[in-house]
Amino acid sequence: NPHKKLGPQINYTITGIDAGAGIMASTQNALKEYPLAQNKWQLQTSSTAAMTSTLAKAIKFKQPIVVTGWQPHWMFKKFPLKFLKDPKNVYGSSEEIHTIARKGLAKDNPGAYKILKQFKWNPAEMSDVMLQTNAGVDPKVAADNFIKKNPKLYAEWTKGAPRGNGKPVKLTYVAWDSEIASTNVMAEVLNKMGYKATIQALEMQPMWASIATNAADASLSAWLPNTAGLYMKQYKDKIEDVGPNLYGAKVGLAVPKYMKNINTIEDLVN
Ligand code: PBE
Repeated sequence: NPHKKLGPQINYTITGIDAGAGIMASTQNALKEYPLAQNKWQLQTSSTAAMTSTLAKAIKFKQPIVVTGWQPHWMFKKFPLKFLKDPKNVYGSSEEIHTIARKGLAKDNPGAYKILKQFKWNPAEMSDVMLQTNAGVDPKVAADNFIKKNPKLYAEWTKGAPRGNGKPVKLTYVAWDSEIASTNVMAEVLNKMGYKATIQALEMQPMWASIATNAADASLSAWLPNTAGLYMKQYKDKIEDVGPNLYGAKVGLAVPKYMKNINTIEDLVN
């Protein structure tokens, strides 16, 4: 019933993901700013997998739901979703995904550093890999498929870089679908170039710490300026920001398109 208030229908609950994610911290800010918390709204912690499965069920029965949403992600391909407008700009207008490296990597392993620096792709390309893994393809195989299909990108990423001769490169990442995709692609690119890449999934805090303490070489998982902004602030003198590997990412609250009366975050409290 579109004339019934939304809050009571969904227990004033925004369905979120893992507690450590930047989108969860941003949503806590949104709860204060709009002000949703004062109006009984709360953010439920879960995981990406639990959130997308709750979302799938709601959509199947055309029920209302509000989720933490971001792009690139296959949820926007599989479900009819729209971002809620964010007039207070709590989530920032647009995000970039950056590659970060330990200080000294450029000197110790200039070849791998060059490849990391030259690695850039767009949301459609990243989504290609994510959709494969979402359909059950092993991430390493999906990465390989992508590289085979995109020889021009591979050539750009590796242009002028020397062969690795077995030099190790340790990549850390946070196991979000987007970073599972980018990290596996990077590892496959490095391996094809003769480096010996290993990848390790960590929570967000230890991922940043791994680069800052030289325990790992690089990570492709830094959503900036907003989503991981606090980590960048904390670690900026201890890491190197290699630069964006993807432009045009976006973070916010999302609802199914059939929720016609809900178009901005302010509509949740009205
Ligand atoms: N995400 C996906 C992450 C970054 C990648 C938006 C869920 C977050 O920290 O919120």
